[in-house]
Amino acid sequence: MSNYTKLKWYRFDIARRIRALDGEELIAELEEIIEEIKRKKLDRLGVFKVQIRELEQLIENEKAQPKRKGRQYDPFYIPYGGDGRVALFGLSNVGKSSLMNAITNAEVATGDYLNTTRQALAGTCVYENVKIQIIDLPGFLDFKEDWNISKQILRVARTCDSILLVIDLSMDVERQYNFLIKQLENARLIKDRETIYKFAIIATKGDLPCTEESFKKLKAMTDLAVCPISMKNKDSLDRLKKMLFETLNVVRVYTKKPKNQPDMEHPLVLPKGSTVKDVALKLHKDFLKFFNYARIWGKSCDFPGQRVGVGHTLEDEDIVEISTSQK
Ligand SMILES: Nc1nc2c(ncn2[C@@H]2O[C@H](COP(=O)(O)OP(=O)(O)OP(=O)(O)O)[C@@H](O)[C@H]2O)c(=O)[nH]1
Ligand SMILES: [Mg+2]
Repeated sequence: MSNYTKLKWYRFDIARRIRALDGEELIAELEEIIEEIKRKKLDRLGVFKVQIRELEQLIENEKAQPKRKGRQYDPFYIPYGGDGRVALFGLSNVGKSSLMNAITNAEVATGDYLNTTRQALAGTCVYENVKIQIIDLPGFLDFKEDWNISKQILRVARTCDSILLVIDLSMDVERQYNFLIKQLENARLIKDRETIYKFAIIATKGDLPCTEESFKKLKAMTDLAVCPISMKNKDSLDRLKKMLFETLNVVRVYTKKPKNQPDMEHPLVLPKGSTVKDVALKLHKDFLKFFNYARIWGKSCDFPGQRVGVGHTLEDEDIVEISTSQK
């Protein structure tokens, strides 16, 4: 393998390691990568010397950042992390934070009173190697309009790939649903009820009495997917994770180097309908320039190892090997 190809794969790995980081975490990871290059004595090669300089520059840039950020703390600002981002959008006390604690690595406060959560909080839910960033938000209060907080909630929701309407089955489901849809319409996040697609409903507290009836009522009211859950039922939480993954509308693509095993733990997560070209672009810009063909294993091909061109559309869990004219 030429030094240049070695660097290409190394850069792919670096990008994967740092894409969800910022601030102190990013600086620490970049320093670790530089150390690693030196430990492996790769810095003897000219191309890696240039790479180290680039990483040092990234550290300098990041060190210059916090002062700017630090001046104005924004309790609703959360850097994008993971392969997709979803917001928990619901009235106060419906169980958003309990849900967050149950399916992510986060530990946030919950309580049987209104307004427990007062800022945006993030956690990561892992579903089959896909990291879904979940944003827990303060709840709306439907009897008292809290304009400032509503505005902030909607601002965060707009940055998400999908919005989950969290509806408490032990309360009036019709009132909750209409209220949430109205908020989304007012904020122009929904323009036409018929064409909504990035939304789904989580129906909570399914263990409480009479909630089955509410669930049927809610299902009859909407075309959106509704996932009933209860903190007391682990299976329902597993089904929810699957639904979160499905609302993201993405495919997982595993890459492999020629003559190597595929990396089955770190898929590239791309929008549904992505092609070999999108994979090449994500790996390295030169992959497209020197592209020969790709070989595919998985649902999108007729037989394992089929050769395809850049326009080939990939399916979930395909394995892709790109062959370039640069060795
Ligand atoms: N029985 C039952 N109670 C639940 C369930 N999920 C949450 N709760 C209770 O509902 C109450 C409110 O839960 P939270 O998770 O704090 O609700 P929230 O939506 O985050 O509330 P805000 O932060 O005020 O918007 C708590 O007392 C929880 O214990 C559930 O599945 N079943
Ligand atoms: Mg909460």
